[in-house]
This record gives sequence, C-alpha cells and structure tokens, in this order.
Amino acid sequence: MSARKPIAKPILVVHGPNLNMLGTREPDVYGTATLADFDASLETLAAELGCTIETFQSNGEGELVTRIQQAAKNNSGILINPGAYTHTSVAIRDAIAGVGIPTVECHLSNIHKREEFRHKSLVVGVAAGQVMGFGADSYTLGLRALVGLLDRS
Ligand code: CA2
Repeated sequence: MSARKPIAKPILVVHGPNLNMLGTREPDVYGTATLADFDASLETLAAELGCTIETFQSNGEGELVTRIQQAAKNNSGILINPGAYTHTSVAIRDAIAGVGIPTVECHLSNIHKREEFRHKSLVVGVAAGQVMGFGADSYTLGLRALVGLLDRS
C-alpha cells in the first residue's frame, strides 16, 4: 500500500452564531457538550487522520466571511456549521464559492425535521456535501468525509 500524501494546510473548522452557547442551554436539541469539547474531539480525530485543524467561532456574519476568505491562502478545506446563517446568508455562500477549496457543511440537528424556515440551506449548493442530525458525530463524520475528499484530490 502506498503512503498517503499529507494534507498540506490545516482544515478550518467554522462554527456560526450561538454555537458558543453549546452545553449551556437547550440540551434537548443540542446536547450537553460544550464547543470546547467539540473542538477537542476534532483535534483528536484530526491527529488520528494525519491532519491538523484550526477552529473559529463567530456570531457575526462579516467576521465569518472574512475568516472564510482567509482560508483560500491558509487552509486546505473547510468544515462549517453556519448555524442560523445557513438559511439566510448569501454572503457566506459567496465566500465559500469564492475560496474554491473543498467544504463540508454540518449540523447538529436534522434541519428537515425542524421548522420549515430551517429546511433550506443556502450553503449546501457550494459545499461538497452535508452531514446533519447526528449531534457531535455530524462534525466528526464531516471531518472524515472532508479528509477523504482531500486525500483523493
Ligand atoms: O443543527 C444545527 O447545527 C444548526 O446549525 C444550529 C443552529 C440553527 O439555527 C440551525 O438551524 C441548525 C442554532 C445553533 C444554536 O446553538 C445553541 C446551542 C446551545 C444553546 C443555544 C443555542
């Protein structure tokens, strides 16, 4: 078996608005793990998969757009939970389309089982794929999928 080519740059993990509140409210919907717990699990998984990650959370659409733009130079891929901006942000969609690096969208909840306004994602059309409904596993599955894509690219 031939050795895997290393993934050149860190994978950027982006958490959108209100995800800094994980573990503090609505545990029935979003669970009890904190954002720091999520990031720690992803760091561990990244080491197992032979890549590195950088994590970023913001409640501001502009800050998210700016960080995504910087990924064009600094990151090999993006794993993003855009939070509520999933359903509203043309700006985040355009930023992802603009950087042109493989992107996977993930969600803790199954957005199709929730209110109708959450059913539409503006991001999925510029993502390689989407993982949802598995809580923290949506992130780890998404990271595995993204690493698989980058390995094959
Ligand atoms: O299911 C997801 O991951 C969502 O992206 C979460 C967003 C929601 O607006 C999307 O429709 C689906 C909300 C994140 C809010 O997170 C909180 C966590 C704990 C306490 C309060 C909010």
